[in-house]
Amino acid sequence: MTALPSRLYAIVDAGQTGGRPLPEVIDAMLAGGVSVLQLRVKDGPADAFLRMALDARERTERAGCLFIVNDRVDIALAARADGVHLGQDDLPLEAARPLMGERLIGISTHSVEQAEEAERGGADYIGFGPMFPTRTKETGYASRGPAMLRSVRSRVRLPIVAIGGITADNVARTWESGADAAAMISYLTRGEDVAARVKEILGRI
Ligand code: TZP
Ligand code: MG
Repeated sequence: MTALPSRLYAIVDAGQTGGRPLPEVIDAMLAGGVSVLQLRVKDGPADAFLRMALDARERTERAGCLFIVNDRVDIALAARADGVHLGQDDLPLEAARPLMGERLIGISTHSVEQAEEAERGGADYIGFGPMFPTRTKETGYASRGPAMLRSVRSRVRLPIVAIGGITADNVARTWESGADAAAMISYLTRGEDVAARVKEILGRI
């Protein structure tokens, strides 16, 4: 795995901070030791997303943490992010690549076929999921589970980031089933102490 420096791919969701200010959650994740952080903003205008992204860029840069923006190539570029993460309905990979240049592009996939297509198209890594039941996103897909992750692992060489319902209890199963990294949203912010949750996961690597 070259594109991603850690087996934990932390996602901070602006709509799921547990009532804390977003910058506080980001700082706590960084204090816990994350080295890849994605900013996910599903609601609100582009200018607010950009402000959050610029602030997150500053914090991640200071910490030497890779910074990825979810969904939006324009905001990733405007915020000088290291990369963008695109879903199947976002800007297509072939349109995003000329804009992003050497910066990272991750593609969400839900099947072996989508994973192979992302690899052929020149993605830097793929997300794969939902691994387990999740309440964070109405994905429209049944849980993929470790067996399907293994099939994807056997068919693509790209780094795989497993996502969906991952907690301290099942994270090792994702790594053992071929994921290079595990993405987590709700597990990291559900408790009182975000930095402690990050350290807990990093301690299991
Ligand atoms: N894509 C597939 S599942 C999911 C996304 C964005 C949500 C993951 O969130 P959580 O809280 O880690 O289950
Ligand atoms: Mg998306």
